[in-house]
Amino acid sequence: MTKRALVTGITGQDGSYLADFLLEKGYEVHGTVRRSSVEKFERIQHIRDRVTLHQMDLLDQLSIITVLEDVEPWEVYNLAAQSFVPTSWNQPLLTGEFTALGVTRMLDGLRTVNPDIRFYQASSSEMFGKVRRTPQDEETPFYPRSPYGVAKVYGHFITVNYRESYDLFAVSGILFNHESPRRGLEFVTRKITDAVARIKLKQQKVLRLGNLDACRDWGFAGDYVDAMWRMLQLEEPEDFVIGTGVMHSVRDVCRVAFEHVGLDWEAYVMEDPAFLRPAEVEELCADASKAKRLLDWEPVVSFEELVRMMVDADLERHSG
Ligand code: NAP
Ligand code: G4F
Repeated sequence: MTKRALVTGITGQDGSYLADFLLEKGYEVHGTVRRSSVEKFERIQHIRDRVTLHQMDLLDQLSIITVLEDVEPWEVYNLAAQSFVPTSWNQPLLTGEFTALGVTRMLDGLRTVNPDIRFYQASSSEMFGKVRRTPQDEETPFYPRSPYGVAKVYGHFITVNYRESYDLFAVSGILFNHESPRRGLEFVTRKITDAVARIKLKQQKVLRLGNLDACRDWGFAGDYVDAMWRMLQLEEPEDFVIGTGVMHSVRDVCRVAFEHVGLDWEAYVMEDPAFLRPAEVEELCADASKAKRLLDWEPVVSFEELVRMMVDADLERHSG
């Protein structure tokens, strides 16, 4: 029998890779989109005729229930959120509504319509924030450093709570930063690779960045959606940390990206306080040994391969 999945946030980076992955697995794929005066479906343009889209907003309970009733999914992947950390200081309440309370709306909808639906919640390494220990695993305490991180902690624990209260198959994937050529242009990796391409093509002169010393555990989004799917295939629901276990600085991203086009990053990058955050997460690094053990999951694409893949994609885009 064909399995049916519903992906909230299908127009986002992860939603588009997950849709590709599930179609490849033979799923019937449904996705939710927000009403907008212009359609922003670039990331799913190549599969537009193979997925069914439904209008839904995380702020609107009726729209959630209606979609769940119409689609009758086996699996729900809740990827929709306000996902950009700096915006969460400018719009803390909206971030809380989308990224925190939106999860409760999804879980309540699912509980009402069909409690047998399997549910994946997109939790984040931002929850570790001011890290209590390194590397971080499923037992590491949370200390979020932004309204976004705080909202994700709520989303994480409400998922745990509904699992324990109502016996739902609801899991959280605590994913570390993952990037791709489909990453939003405001996130640091893509901001860098896009600028490198434009500088190489003489369309831009300098690149202004914030904290060059911040370290992240960066992986490839295409590898990480596989882990999401594996979590929903388990016998029992459990939460997992997903990452590479290797940490690099923003400076390293610059070096690898500029080197790939034969340029010296120090000649083009300028530090600009406008991009510093009110509270910074200095470093994040995953211990994903539980995922390797129970999901048989490991990342495939290395940091260097990822950065070069993104630079190549941006070069091609800007050359056209
Ligand atoms: P993204 O590219 O920003 O995509 C977010 C998606 O959510 C978009 O499709 C967006 O729709 C949708 N959305 C936003 N607000 C909504 C609302 N009120 N109602 C319905 N849909 C809404 O994010 P991503 O990188 O794919 O990340 C996917 C999820 O994983 C997010 O929850 C993010 O917080 C989490 N996460 C990401 C990472 C990472 O490194 N990428 C790591 C850990 C966790 P529009 O197209 O209409 O804006
Ligand atoms: O690329 P970023 O904006 O990602 P951030 O804040 O780590 O959040 C991403 O990963 C989370 C998982 O840990 C997700 F939950 C979240 O949704 C999102 O996908 O920034 C990475 C680092 C930060 O330390 C930031 O201060 O890069 C530093 N940075 C330095 N200059 C910059 C810049 N970040 C951005 N966006 N722009 C800069 O110019």
